[in-house]
This record gives sequence, structure tokens and C-alpha cells, in this order.
Amino acid sequence: MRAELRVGLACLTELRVSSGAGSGMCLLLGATGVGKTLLVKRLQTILPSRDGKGDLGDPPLTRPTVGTNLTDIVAQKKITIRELGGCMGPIWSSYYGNCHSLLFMVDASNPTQLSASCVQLLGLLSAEELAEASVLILFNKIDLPCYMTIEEMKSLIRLPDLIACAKQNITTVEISARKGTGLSDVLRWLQDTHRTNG
Ligand SMILES: Nc1nc2c(ncn2[C@@H]2O[C@H](COP(=O)(O)OP(=O)(O)O)[C@@H](O)[C@H]2O)c(=O)[nH]1
Ligand SMILES: [Mg+2]
Repeated sequence: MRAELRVGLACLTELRVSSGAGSGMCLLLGATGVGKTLLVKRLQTILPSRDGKGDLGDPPLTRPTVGTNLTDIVAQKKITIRELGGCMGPIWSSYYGNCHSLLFMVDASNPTQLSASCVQLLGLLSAEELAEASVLILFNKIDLPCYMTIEEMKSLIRLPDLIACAKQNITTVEISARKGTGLSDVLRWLQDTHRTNG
């Protein structure tokens, strides 16, 4: 893709919510529809309460992300979360520079997407520019029923082996962006990761 087009896409949905001193860049990646935009909106909602237990209410409507969505959250220090639309997979690598942490989201209610997600994850973990990044793999939509457990999914993609062999420090978390389950863990991980890193 031509550079001008890439920059044009990046400007389409830029959203800066707040600012603060010092910042760290966090990439939020995953297939279309896994719940990335809702996660960012939820993190912004629970932040004011600091303990991650703010009143979430009904989930806000999300639209498919065109290009990239930049959101600053201030959790002790400013962390800029850059969501990249799933359809931008081929140019994700243009955004690896300066990335201190990586949130990789999987839809835990949709095991048919797993193999594609696994290929994407392997590509990310083997990228030289991301070798120093801390990685959080989010299994989202645990509020929905599924014929496969998360443990079965992890074993299907051989996640324990992946974690053992990867250069990165990898953590996993099970969440529901809709219900709010696990969001305080995500917030804590971001704070801990960016306290020392970025
Ligand atoms: N049931 C359920 N639905 C979710 C959850 N997270 C996101 N969704 C829904 O999944 C759809 C896609 O979400 P969106 O955030 O736009 O996905 P994105 O393409 O990854 O940014 C929306 O209808 C969300 O309300 C969740 O944890 N549980
Ligand atoms: Mg989105």
C-alpha cells in the first residue's frame, strides 16, 4: 500500500481523549468483530473509578473500525492505545515501531476463527520490532456460550509452547468487554507494564 494512502487511513478515525505527561504506546490487534473498540470504550468508562469497578451500563454501539483508532487513557501515566482494524492485517507491521505493549484479542465464543488468529499471533511474536514488547492475550466474550472451553482453545493452538518459546513476556486473561469481567485485570496489566516500560 502506498505511504500516502496509509497515512490517510491512519487519520480517518483518530480520537484523542485526554493527555498527560510521558506516554507509552500500546497496540490493540485482533480480527474484526472480536471486541477491540468496545474494550477501549469500557476502559475509558471504568478509569474514573480507578478501582476498575465503575458502573458500565449497557454496552455502547461500536462501528467497524476503518483504519486506526487512537485513544489515550491516563492510568498513572498516559498510555496511547492504537486499535488497528482487523482488515488492516497486511499493514499491521507499519505500526510496530515504538510499541511498548501489545494487546492481542481473540473471540472466545468463535473457535472457527482460532487458526487465523493463531497465524496472526505467530507473525507478531516473531517480529523483530516487537521482541521487547510485553504481550497480553485477551480471550473476550466469555459471557457467551461456546462448545469449547478456553483451556481447550489454548491447547488447540499450543499456547503453552508458544509462551515458553516466545521472546516476549506473555500473559493471558479471560474477559467480557460487554459485562465488564476481567477489565480491572487489563487495566492493572497496562499500568504495571507501562510503569517501567514507556
Ligand atoms: N456478548 C459480547 N459481545 C461483545 C463483547 N465484546 C464486544 N462485543 C460485541 O461484538 C461486536 C463487535 O465489537 P467491536 O468492539 O466493534 O469489535 P472490533 O471490530 O474488534 O473493534 C459488537 O456488537 C460488540 O458489542 C463481549 O465481551 N461479549
Ligand atoms: Mg473496532
